[in-house]
Amino acid sequence: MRFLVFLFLGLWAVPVSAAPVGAVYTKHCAECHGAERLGGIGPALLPQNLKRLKKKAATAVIRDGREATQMLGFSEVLSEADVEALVAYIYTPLDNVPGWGMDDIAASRIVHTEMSELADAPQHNADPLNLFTVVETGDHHVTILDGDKFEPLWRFKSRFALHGGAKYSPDGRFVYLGSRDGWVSKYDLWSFKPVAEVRAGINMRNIAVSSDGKWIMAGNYLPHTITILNAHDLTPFRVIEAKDKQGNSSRVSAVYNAPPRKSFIAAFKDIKQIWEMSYDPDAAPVYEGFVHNYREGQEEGIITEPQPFARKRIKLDVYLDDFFFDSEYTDVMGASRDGKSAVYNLDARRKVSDLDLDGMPHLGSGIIWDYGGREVMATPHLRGGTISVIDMESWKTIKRIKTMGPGFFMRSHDNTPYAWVDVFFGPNKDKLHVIDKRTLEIVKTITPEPGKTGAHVEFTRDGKYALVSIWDMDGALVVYDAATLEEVKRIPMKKPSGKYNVFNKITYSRGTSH
Ligand code: DHE
Repeated sequence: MRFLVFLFLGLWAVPVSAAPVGAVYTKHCAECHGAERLGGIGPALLPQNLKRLKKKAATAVIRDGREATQMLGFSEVLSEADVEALVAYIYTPLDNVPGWGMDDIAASRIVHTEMSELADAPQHNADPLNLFTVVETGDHHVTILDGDKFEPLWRFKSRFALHGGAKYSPDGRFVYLGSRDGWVSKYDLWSFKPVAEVRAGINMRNIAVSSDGKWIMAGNYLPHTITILNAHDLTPFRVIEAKDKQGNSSRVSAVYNAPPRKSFIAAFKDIKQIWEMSYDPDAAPVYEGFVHNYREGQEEGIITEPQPFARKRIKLDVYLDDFFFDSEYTDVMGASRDGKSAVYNLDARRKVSDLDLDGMPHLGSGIIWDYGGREVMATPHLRGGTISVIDMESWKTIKRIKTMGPGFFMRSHDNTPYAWVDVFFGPNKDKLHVIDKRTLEIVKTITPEPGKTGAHVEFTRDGKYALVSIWDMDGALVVYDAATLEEVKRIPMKKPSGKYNVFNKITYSRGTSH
């Protein structure tokens, strides 16, 4: 048992511990970061994943918590000596970091239902394109909700700690879910049956589905890889190491599908690059370099990257922790956690503008709408209380809308004049603001349940209703009329987080996440 006493120095109570660091880690950290430091709800804590975090900063994170994550501060329960010991511990290499290659991935695959056994028409009467996939993080379940009647149709146990948006096949029939511990799961929304699962990594970021419906890409924190799966049966197709040409490896920030380009785009936490990987069968070859014959002093031939998924690399001057695309998927707006942000053009393969964004913009949850005859992008900030609205031609910030605290998720729909944003952190976490997209002013502030976090909005396919999560074990989905902004219905759920409308996602609606 851990030995913890409080030394009283005047009015100050200082926790002092004599427990071995392994025991301290097991007691306070293992639940989120994994018993072996390989990650869980929290990221893997290994030296190769902490390259960008100085030891002093790691000490502050353990003591005070990490902004915009679920990491709370431990200064009340851990002594200075414990904190220092933990820092040393997490920067100590593991004797053996498990790999996760093609064979491991293939061996992990579970087939629940053969594709050939699935019904060939929907087995329910709901509109298959107006279903919602709702992730209930409280008890690791998923509810499939009828988006017309707002009634749950199917509830099933998911993998532990799903994270990131649900992704659909292009026809909306199948939903793919990713968990932080690397599982990719496929479900049939016609027959409400699980299809297959596979573990694509040990500690995963997110997944993307190609526009031809043939491929799934998964970006990992551990190992430093990108995994490509056949979407049909989740068999692994290729594992690509996330490395620059100098051999520096990296965690993957995220991977996204870019429909007009028929390619996947990836950004990285530890190398300053974006990669574009095409799945277009007619894609031009990507020349990676020359084979140099040193004895003869000559170039012998050209190396090309293997297609599909040949990597086109774009060099950056910042790390991209978070990024967002314009409607055409030509420009990438990217930001690093330390506040540097810029726009990169995927065709010119260079920076085209800086961005004037401070306070940790959460670009991944940005949305686009028309304002004053051109497109604007709006993003909440994870620090401070602001929504930035950016002109997508000049890349200037045209408005900073003051909010009641840092927001996490933002949503709208082309059929509504309003954009919704939550106040995720701080004393006003129970509030959501409704912004008029025509005036860029907050027109209403809604409190779905006083004292409980209200967050993450998604619209029905026609944009007439907005669904909000009450992020609590004793929580609910609250349905609002998107025009009157009045509550219509409340559906009890266990800490619902994200919800994803099939139609809005497969049409890449400008008001939703992609
Ligand atoms: Fe997320 C999406 C990264 C913390 C809930 N989050 C994403 C995506 C990325 C990301 C890159 C887009 C992936 C996609 O949809 O394909 N999230 C990060 C972080 O870097 C961060 C700040 C730290 C971390 O722990 O990784 C982080 N995220 C959280 C949380 O603490 C949240 C609130 C609770 C949780 O479940 O972990 C959380 N993130 C979500 C949700 C989405 C998401 C619900 C999907 C949003 C959507 O509408 O698509």
